[in-house]
Amino acid sequence: MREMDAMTDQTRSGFVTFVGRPNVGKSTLTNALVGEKIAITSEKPQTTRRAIRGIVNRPEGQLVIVDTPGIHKPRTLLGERLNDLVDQVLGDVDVIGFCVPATEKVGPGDRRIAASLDGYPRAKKVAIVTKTDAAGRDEITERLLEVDALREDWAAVVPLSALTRDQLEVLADELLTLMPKGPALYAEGITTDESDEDRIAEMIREAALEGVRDELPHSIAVIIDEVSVREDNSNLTDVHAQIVVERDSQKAIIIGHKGKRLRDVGARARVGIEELLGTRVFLGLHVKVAKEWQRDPKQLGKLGF
Ligand SMILES: Nc1nc2c(ncn2[C@@H]2O[C@H](COP(=O)(O)OP(=O)(O)OP(=O)(O)O)[C@@H](O)[C@H]2O)c(=O)[nH]1
Ligand SMILES: [Mg+2]
Repeated sequence: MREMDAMTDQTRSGFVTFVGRPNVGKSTLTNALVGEKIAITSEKPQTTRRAIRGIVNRPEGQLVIVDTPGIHKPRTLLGERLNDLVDQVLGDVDVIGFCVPATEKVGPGDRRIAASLDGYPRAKKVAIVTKTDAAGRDEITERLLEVDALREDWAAVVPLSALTRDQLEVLADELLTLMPKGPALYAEGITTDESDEDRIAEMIREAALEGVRDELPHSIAVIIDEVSVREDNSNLTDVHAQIVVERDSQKAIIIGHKGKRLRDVGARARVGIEELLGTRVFLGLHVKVAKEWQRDPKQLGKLGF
């Protein structure tokens, strides 16, 4: 047997997706396993709006993680489309990692999602109890028992903390052993297939989410107009983007008194963008109102949903 075939024979590779209610820690877990921030996170529910792939390499093989939006009762067309997106991803993966936070009792939403996994018979199922650093030992035990009882076919039940990395490698090992045998699907060194533009848009949205409340987080979207390296050898990249909201009152909040809030958003986002691009960045942000875009099929299409 040639050397490559022998390698392929020994390694495993495949797709795993993390699912669960919004805010349970799926994106934080994805980033911790990949070892790089590829998905934005926030304390507000329904942060993730795309299926974001993150790649994890280990000597035993490769995991392609698909981080998905939290599954919730949709109140807008956007919400419906995000749930549909999760459904599509679930139909394609080798392993489903169902996430429940140690800090909250298992509720009807968790039960509904766990039961719906019947619809994906091809995938192996793993239960993950997240945020163990924020829970007491009794709470963690209680959660493990509750989660264990949700299905009979868990291949494993793993408690972990993405924050402290406690038990992270246990999960990675477990997921790898559940993958089919095969060669790596992505070349080494690649951590995601998200484009720089997509990642920049998300970094700006993450910065804009900080400190806003109520309905506003859901109303924010970001469009990138331009990313271009200046040709004068100044090692500067110009980035122009629009922050889209749904109402004039929201626009005023995002901009803030004398533009202070918008400047802060820009300053926060720029740090991550400069790290990603490896250049200094001039970031021009404009705020635009697209009335009720979450409910408007045409606007949703323009925003890529
Ligand atoms: N203490 C603690 N907090 C965590 C941990 N993982 C995530 N969090 C926090 O939980 C919140 C939600 O995290 P996300 O990773 O954005 O959750 P998500 O499941 O991707 O949320 P959606 O994209 O909205 O579905 C953030 O404030 C995180 O900092 C953890 O291991 N420990
Ligand atoms: Mg997320």
